[in-house]
Amino acid sequence: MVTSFQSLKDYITGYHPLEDSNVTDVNVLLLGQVGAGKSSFFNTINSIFRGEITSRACTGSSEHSLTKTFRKYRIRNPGSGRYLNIRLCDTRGLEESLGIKTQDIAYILDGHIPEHYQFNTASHATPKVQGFVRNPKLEDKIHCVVFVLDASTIDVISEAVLRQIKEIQSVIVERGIPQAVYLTKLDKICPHVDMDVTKIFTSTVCKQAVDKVAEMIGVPRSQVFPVKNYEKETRLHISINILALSALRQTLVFADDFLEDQYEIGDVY
Ligand SMILES: Nc1nc2c(ncn2[C@@H]2O[C@H](COP(=O)(O)OP(=O)(O)O)[C@@H](O)[C@H]2O)c(=O)[nH]1
Ligand SMILES: [Mg+2]
Repeated sequence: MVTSFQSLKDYITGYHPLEDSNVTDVNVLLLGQVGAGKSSFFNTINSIFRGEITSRACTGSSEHSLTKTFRKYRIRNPGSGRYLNIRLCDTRGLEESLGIKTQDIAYILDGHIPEHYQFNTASHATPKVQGFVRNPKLEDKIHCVVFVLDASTIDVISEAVLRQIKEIQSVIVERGIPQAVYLTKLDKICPHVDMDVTKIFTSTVCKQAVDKVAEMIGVPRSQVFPVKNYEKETRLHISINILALSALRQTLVFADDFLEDQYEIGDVY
């Protein structure tokens, strides 16, 4: 297990977006409901590279989204003193009301939205908003979208949120952007996983949750990644690290596929 952790960590540390794409950092957009675990996923990855539990992005429970602005988080690798070539993009959550608008997401995907932009719940962004990137380059765009879903609430996900996810998916598919799902809080639905995270792969309850989400969201099961974020832990656990890094590694592979397609289309120049 140590080797597998180290090799995953090495892969991610050494990762560079597809050569020739002129993109230095890959942009991964995390989308999901408030409380799904988006900020916690960033904190989990950040903790792994820091070598201790950290909480740079605000997490917690709040009725409306804690994250109100568009953020592109970077992860520092203290081992090399450099940043990873990955930006985890966080934004206002998907909510029944007062959530992010699909038009705003389309603008984010296309690279028009500047970092720290504050979403307006009453109206979507327009080219007139301050900092709007008029001619985004490939490096400004989103290269992979990850839906972060809370396994303990998938049975009660509202029709309105599900409808918006479908709406967003059609915008994603139009652009040929790959998508993945991170399924969080499996420890809350399976006591075996709560005791030992490695049980995630053998737990029937978890398997059912993965199947259900894949069907609900309409993605192959191979694109659904079980994740356990750091929340109550006080120290790092190798099995938690492996889950998070495996999900991230596969996301990078998807993003590279997208960059390769763009390159072939000749969008780069
Ligand atoms: N048990 C458990 N709790 C989690 C997990 N991921 C996130 N949480 C908790 O869920 C709450 C909301 O997480 P947060 O990252 O703020 O959600 P966000 O709104 O999507 O950014 C926090 O209290 C986290 O500690 C997980 O995998 N397991
Ligand atoms: Mg958040």
